[in-house]
Amino acid sequence: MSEAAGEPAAPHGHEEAHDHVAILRELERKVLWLSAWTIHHANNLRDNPDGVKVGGHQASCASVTTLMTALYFDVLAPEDRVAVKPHASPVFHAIQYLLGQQDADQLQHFRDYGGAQAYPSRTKDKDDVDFSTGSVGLGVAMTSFASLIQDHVRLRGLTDGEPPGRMVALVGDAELDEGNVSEALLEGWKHDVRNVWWIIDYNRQSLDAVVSDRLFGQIDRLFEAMGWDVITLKYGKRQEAAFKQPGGEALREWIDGASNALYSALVFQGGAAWRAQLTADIGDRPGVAELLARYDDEQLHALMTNLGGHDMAAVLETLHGIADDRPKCIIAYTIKGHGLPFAGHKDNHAGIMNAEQMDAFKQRHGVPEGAEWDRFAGLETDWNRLRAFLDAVPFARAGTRDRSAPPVAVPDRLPAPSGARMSTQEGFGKILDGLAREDGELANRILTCSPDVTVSTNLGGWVNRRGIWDRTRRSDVFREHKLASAHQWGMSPEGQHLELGIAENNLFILLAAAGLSHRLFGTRLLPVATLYDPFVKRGLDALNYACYQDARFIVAGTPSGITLAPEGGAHQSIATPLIGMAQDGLAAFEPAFVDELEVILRWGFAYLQRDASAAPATDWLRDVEGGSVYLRLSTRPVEQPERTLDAATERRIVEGGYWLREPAPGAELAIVYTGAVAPQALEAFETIAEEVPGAGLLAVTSADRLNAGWTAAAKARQTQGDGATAPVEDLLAPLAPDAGLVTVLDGHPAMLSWLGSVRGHRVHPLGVEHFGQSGTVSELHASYRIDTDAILDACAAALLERRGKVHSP
Ligand SMILES: Cc1ncc(C[n+]2csc(CCOP(=O)(O)OP(=O)(O)O)c2C)c(N)n1
Ligand SMILES: [Mg+2]
Repeated sequence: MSEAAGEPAAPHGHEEAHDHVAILRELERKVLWLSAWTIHHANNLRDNPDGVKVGGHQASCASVTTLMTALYFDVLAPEDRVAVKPHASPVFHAIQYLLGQQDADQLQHFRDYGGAQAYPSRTKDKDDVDFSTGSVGLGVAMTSFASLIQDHVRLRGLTDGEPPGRMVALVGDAELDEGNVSEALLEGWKHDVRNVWWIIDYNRQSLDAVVSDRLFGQIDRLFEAMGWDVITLKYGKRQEAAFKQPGGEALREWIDGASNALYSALVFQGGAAWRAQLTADIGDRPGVAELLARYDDEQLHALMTNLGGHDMAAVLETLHGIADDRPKCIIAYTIKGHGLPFAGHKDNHAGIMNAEQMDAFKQRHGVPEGAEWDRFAGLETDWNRLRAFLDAVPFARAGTRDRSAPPVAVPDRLPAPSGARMSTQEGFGKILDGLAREDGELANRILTCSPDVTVSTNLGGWVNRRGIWDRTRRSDVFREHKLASAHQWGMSPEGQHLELGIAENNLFILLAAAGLSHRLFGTRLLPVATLYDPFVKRGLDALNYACYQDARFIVAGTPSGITLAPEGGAHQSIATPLIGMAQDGLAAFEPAFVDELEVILRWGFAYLQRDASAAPATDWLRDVEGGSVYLRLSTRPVEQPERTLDAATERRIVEGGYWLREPAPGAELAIVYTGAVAPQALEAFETIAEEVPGAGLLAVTSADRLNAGWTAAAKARQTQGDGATAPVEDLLAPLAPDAGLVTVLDGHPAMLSWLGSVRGHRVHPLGVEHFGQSGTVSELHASYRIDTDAILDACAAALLERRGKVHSP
C-alpha cells in the first residue's frame, strides 16, 4: 500500500494524552476532509476531456461521517459485514485509506476509469467492500438476507464455528421509500432474522427535497411491528447537557416540534438565525433567554446542530450498548452536509464546494497546501499515537476479509430421469429429486428457494427429501395427523429449502447473499431458485444487483412464454429471453429436451464455482471466471429423443447450439428453434425434408452464449488479429452463403434474428410480440404464428425468395 506522496514525518512534542474518543473525533475530521477533497479533486483538479460532470455527494458523505468513523474504527469486528449507502462511497474509501487498505491513487481517480467507484462495489473497487450498493434499498435488504444465510450455514454446521458477524446497513432515510425494504422486513420477520443493524441516516433529506415530517413516527411503528428494537439517537451530549439547564426543557420541546424544513433552513443559516427563531418561539419561557445568552452565535449553532448522529460519544455509547442479537433499527439524527457550507440546504444533494469554499474548508481543517492526501496532516494527536491506534483497530486487524471456499466436485452425470414425454420443468424437478436421493456432496451444498411457487415449479420432490430450513424444528402437522398429502414439509435447522413469501426482489437478494456465501462466510452454497418466468421482471433490478456483485446461483424461470397457455395470458413472458441474453453475469439457456437440461445443469454447477482470480483478460465466454445461470423452462410435455449424447454434442449444448438434423453442405434452408417449440420445428422440418433435401434443423440451447461467442470472436480478430472463430460461425458454415434461416421461439423474435449477420444468411424470424390471450398451446401457437404452419409458411417464403421468385422488400 503506497503512502500518500509527501506525508511528513510525525512532529514531536504533541504528546499530551488524548483519550479514545478524542482520537476518533480527529479521525472523523480526517474522514470528512478526505471524502470532501476526493470529490473536489475529481471535479476540479483532474482533466475532464469530455466535459461530462463528474459529480459526487459531499453533503451525503458529511451526514454519515461520524457514524461510519465510529463503526469502522471502533465498533465493528472483522466478521461484521456492512452495506454503505451509495453516496457515502468516498467516506468508505477514505476510511479504508486511513486503515491502509486503499491507495491514494484510487481516491485520486474517484469515479475515473479503474479508480474508486461512485458507489461501493464488491467487484470493481479494490478495497474491502462487503456489499455493493447503488440502487437504493437493495444493499439494505442484502444485510437481512446475508444474516439469514449466515445462520443457515452456521446451523447446518457448514462453518468452522466462528462467531456470527453483525450485518450492518447504513441506510439513507429516503431508501425506506423503496418497496423492497419493506418486503425484506416482512420476510426477515418470518424467519426471525438476527444480528442485523440498520442505522438510518435520518438527515430528513432525499435527492430532491426535505422528507415528510411524519416519516419518523412511521419508521418507529414499521420496525417495531416487524419485531425490531428501535433505538433513537436524537440528541448529542451537548444538547443533553443543555436540556438539564433551566429553560432546557423548552429547548428540547422546540427541537422536537420543529418541522424538518424549518430545522434544515436554520442549520443552513447559522447562529444568528437560530437565536432569532428561538427567541421568537420560546424566548418568553422561563430560563430560555438566560440559556441562549450563555452561547455566542457560533456556540449556539454548534449546540443546535449537535444531533445524536454527529456526536461521537453518543454514537459509541449507543452502538456499544447493543448487547443482544435481536435486529436493531437505529434512527440516527443527522444533518445533510454537516460541517460543510451548504449544511441543511434542501438543494445540497449534488452540491460541491466551490474553490473559495474549499479553501476555507482546508484552512479550517488545518491542511497545508500540497498535503491534501496526507493521512494525518492537520490533526493534533501525536502521529505515532494515531498510527498505533489505526494498527489496533479491531475491524482491520485481520486484513482483508474477503473469503473463499474450495469448489464442490460435480459428478460425471446427474441423475437424469427417463421418460418418453416430459417437460423441461418436470425434468428439472426430477433431476433435483434424484440429487436429493443420492446424498452426494453436491446435493448437500444446494440451497433451493422459491417465492411461494415451490410446488408449482416442481421443486416439491426435492423439498420432501431435504426439508425446509427453519431455526427451530417443526413437524409437518398434516403428516402427524396422518392426512394424505404429496408434500411433507418438515422444518428444521438442517433443511435445504428456504421458502420465501411472494416477493421476487427478496428472491434475487437472497440469491445474492447465498451466492456469495463462499466469499462472505467461507463456505460454499449452490443456490438454486425457481420463479414464474414473467416475474423475473418484477425482480429484475435485484437480479442485476446479484449479478453485479458476482453472486453465483442457478435460477429457473418456469413456466414461460405463451406455452404456459392455460396458466393465463397475464403470466406469459416475451421479453425474458432478451433479458437472459443481455444480463451480464448470467448465462441464459432454454433447452427443449431433458437430456440437454442435464448437460446444462451439470456444467452449470461447475460454472458457478469457477474463480474470477484465475481469469485471463481475453476470456470471452466467462468460461474461466464463471457466473450464474438462468434456465427458461417450460411446462409443455415434449416427446424426448431416444439418444445418448456424445461429448461433442454436450459441448455444443453448452456453447449454445447443435444440429439436431445436420444440413448437407450447401444447404439452402435451415430451421432454427429454441425451447418448447421443438415439436413443431421438428414436424415442419420433416414436412419439408423431401422437398428441400439437405435442409438442417438447428437446436439453439443458448442464444446468449452463441451470441457472446460470436461478438467476442469478432473482437478478438479485430484486436488481436488471431483467427478465432466462434461456435456459431462453425455451426452455420455448411449452409449455402445465401441460405435462408427460419428462426422460431416462444419469446421475442429478436433473440435469434441476429443469426443472419453471422454469415449473411437471410432470417425469417418467428416469435411472440404480443401476449395476453389464454387458450390451449396449439391455439396460441397458431394465433401468434409460431406453429408448424407458420414455420412452413416462413420456409416457403425463404425458399421462394432464394430461388428468385419473390424479391425481398
Ligand atoms: C433505485 C434508485 N433510484 C434512484 C436513485 C437515485 N438516487 C440516488 S440517492 C437518492 C436519494 C438519496 O436520499 P437518501 O437515501 O436520504 O440519502 P442522502 O443523500 O440523504 O444521504 C436517489 C433518489 C438510485 N440511486 N437508485
Ligand atoms: Mg437522506
